[in-house]
Formats: sequence, structure tokens, C-alpha cells
Amino acid sequence: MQILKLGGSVVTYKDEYMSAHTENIERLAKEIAEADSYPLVIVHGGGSFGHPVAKKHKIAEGMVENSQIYGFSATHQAMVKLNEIIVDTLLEAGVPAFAISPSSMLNTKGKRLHELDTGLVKDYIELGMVPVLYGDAVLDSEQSFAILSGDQLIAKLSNDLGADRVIFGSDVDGIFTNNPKLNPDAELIEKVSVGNIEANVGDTTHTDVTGGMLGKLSEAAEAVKGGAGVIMVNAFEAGRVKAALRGEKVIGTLLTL
Ligand code: IP8
Repeated sequence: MQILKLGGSVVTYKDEYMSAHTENIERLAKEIAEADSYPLVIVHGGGSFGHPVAKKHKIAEGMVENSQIYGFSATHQAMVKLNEIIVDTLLEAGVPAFAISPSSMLNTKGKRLHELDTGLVKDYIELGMVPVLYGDAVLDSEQSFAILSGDQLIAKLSNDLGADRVIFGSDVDGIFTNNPKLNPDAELIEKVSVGNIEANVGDTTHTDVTGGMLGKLSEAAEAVKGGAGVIMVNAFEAGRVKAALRGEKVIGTLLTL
């Protein structure tokens, strides 16, 4: 059982408001179909769909004024739109993708995942489907609503479903000694222990509403602690996601205990 995260920077043009990276999505859908490695759960990020809307209406901070209610709904709807594009493309490639809306099946408490019945996701998997979930605007028992990142969702799903491998597909080869987009001397770290992640991670170009690279890594660490093999790969490079899904050796960063 594997979980694949398709980061927002992979499935959208991050600098263009609500613009899906259809070329990448189509190539990745084919790679997923060709890898033929099931059971599989896919979780995608928000990119230029969820993040700008959530930021505009301050959804991650919770409800302080009524006008945010519209923004909460608009943020979720932005994610539904992106999810539809991804699920449609997966189906066209022959992957039995099935959209599951996180806000309809879970809530958070103080921004942390609180109640989630993973049994439902398990049932879809057992039927041979590939559930496709995403970071979402969700109800929160302390602050009315919050933004749940795809990464936090993955950590919980990985531990509850007993995932063997979690693959994080982003727009960089893995974890570097420094930000590779700003520093040409940055070197890829092939293996990193989750114990000293903070010391190893440089800045990321985009800091999104759910915490950028450091947020991603602390969630990934939870999956590692739960027993999954976690690898970060560049989903912009053709063939890497497919190789990772097949369990082949691939350029990336392996997270270890
Ligand atoms: O991109 C956040 O998910 P992420 C989704 O996985 C929203 O952090 C709604 C901003």
C-alpha cells in the first residue's frame, strides 16, 4: 500500500492564480497508470488554487468575522476544481481514481487532525479504487475552521492504513543542504534522519499557508515513525514518480528514523 503526494507546485503554476499544470498532471497520470502499483492513495496540495483563496480570507487562522464564511466555502471550492482536473486526467489515463473530499469526512482541533474515520478510505481501496484526497478547508472544533495540509493528512493516513511507502513528489530533487533555487552549491542529501531535519533544511522559495518545506518534513517524519518508507522525489522529472512507485532506485531523499 503506497501513498503518493503530488505537491501544489507540481500540479499548478504557483504564480498564476488558479492555473492547473495540465502538462505535468497528464504525464504523471500516465506514469501512475504505467507503474501499475496498487493499492495506492493519492493526495494533492493546493498550489495556486487553495492557497491564495485561503490567504485572502485568513482561513488558516480560524473564524474571527462572519465575512470569512464565504472565503471558507470559496477555498474548498477552489480545491474541488483542482481535484476534478486531477481525477478526470487520472481516469483518462486508466487509473480508477475516486475523489474523496476531506472536509466531508474529518475535522481538526486546534489545526491538528482530530476525527477521521479511515475505514471509509480503506473500503474504497479494497474495492480496487485509488482514492484521491487533498489539502482542504475543514471544520475545526476550536477555531470554527482551519486549513488542513495534504501533508498532515498523509501522516495520519499512512499510520492508520499501515502504508509501506509514502512518496512526496515536489519540484525539487529532494532535501538539499541549502535552497537549490537560490544557491547553486546546494547539494542533495540522499538520506536524512528525521531526528535532525530542522538542522538540514534551508529556506524554500514559496512559504504557503500550511508551512512550506519544514511543515512538510515534520509531517513526513510522523509517517517515518509509523513505519513507512518515505522518499521525496522530483515529480517534474519524467520517470521519477513511476520508478519510485515501482520501488526502483531513484534520485531523491530517503527519510529514515
Ligand atoms: O498544499 C493546503 O494543502 P497543501 C490546501 O498540501 C489549501 O498544504 C486549501 C490551502
